[in-house]
Amino acid sequence: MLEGNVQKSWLLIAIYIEEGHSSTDVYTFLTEAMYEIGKRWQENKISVADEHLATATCDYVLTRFQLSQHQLLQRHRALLFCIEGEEHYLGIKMIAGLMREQGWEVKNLGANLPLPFALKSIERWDPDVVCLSVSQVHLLPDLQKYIAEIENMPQSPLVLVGSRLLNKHDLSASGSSRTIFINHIQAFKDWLLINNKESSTQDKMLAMGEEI
Ligand code: B12
Repeated sequence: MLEGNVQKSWLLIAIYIEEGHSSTDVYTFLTEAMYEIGKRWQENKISVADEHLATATCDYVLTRFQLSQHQLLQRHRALLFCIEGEEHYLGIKMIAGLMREQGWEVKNLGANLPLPFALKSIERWDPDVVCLSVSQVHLLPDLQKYIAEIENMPQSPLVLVGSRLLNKHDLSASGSSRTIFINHIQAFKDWLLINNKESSTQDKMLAMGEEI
C-alpha cells in the first residue's frame, strides 16, 4: 500500500480470500496495516504523502473487495458517518461493507458530517441504526452531542458508536441504553450475526448489543 501499487495490494488480498479468510479477517488485516502505517508516520519513518498514498490504495482495495461480494435481501436500514472534523473514514467504510454483506440497506455519508445534516438525513431516511465513527480524542465531547441529539429524535434509532479510542476511553456514560459502543470489528460482526438471525425489532437488537 505504501508503494501505491493497487494491483499488487489487491492480489495479496485476493490470495488471502482464496485461502479461505473471511471478510472480517480481510478488514482486520487492512486495519492492522493502516495502524502500522500510523506507527511509522509517528516515528517519522514515512511522510504524510506516503500515508495519503497508502490510504488511497487501501480505499481502492476496499472498494474492489466490496464490489466482489454478493448482496443478500435487504431487511434493515443503517445510516453511517464520521462526526464533524473527522476525516478518518476507512473504518466506517469497512463497517458499511460488513452490513451490506449481511443484508442491510446502507447509506454511508462518509467523513466529516455536521450534526444538522446528520439529523436531517435521519429524519428523511428513518434508519433502524445510526453508526458513528470518531478517531480523534479532541472530538469526543462533540460525539456526546451527536448521541444526545440522535437519541432525542422521535425516530429514536439505535445508535452504534465505533472507534479505536474505545480501547482506552470508557464512553459508556455518553449515551443511554439506546447507544451501543463497539471497539472491534469482530465484536461488530458478532452483533450483526445475532441480530440478523434472531431479530427484526429494534428492542431485540438492543438486547443483543448489551450481551456483547
Ligand atoms: C490514514 C490516517 C490519516 C489519513 C486519513 C485518511 C482517511 N481519509 O481516512 C490522513 C492523512 C488524512 C490523516 C489525517 C489526520 N490524522 Co490520521 N491517521 C491515519 C492512520 C495512519 C490510519 C487510520 C485508519 O485508516 N485506520 C484503519 C481503520 C480501518 O481503522 P479505524 O478507523 O480504527 O476503524 C476500525 C475500528 O476502530 C472500528 N470502527 C471504526 N469506526 C467504527 C464505527 C462503528 C459503528 C463500529 C461498530 C466500528 C468502528 O472498526 C474499524 C475496522 O477495524 C491513523 C493511525 C491509527 N493508529 O489509527 C492516524 C491517526 C488516527 N491520525 C491522527 C491524527 C492526529 C491526524 C491529524 C490531526 C494529523 C494532522 N496533524 O493533520 C489529521 C486529522 C484529520 C481529520 N480532520 O480527521 C492520530 C489521532 C490521535 C488521536 N488519538 O486523537 C492517529 C491515531 C495517528 C497517531 N498515532 O497520532 N490521518
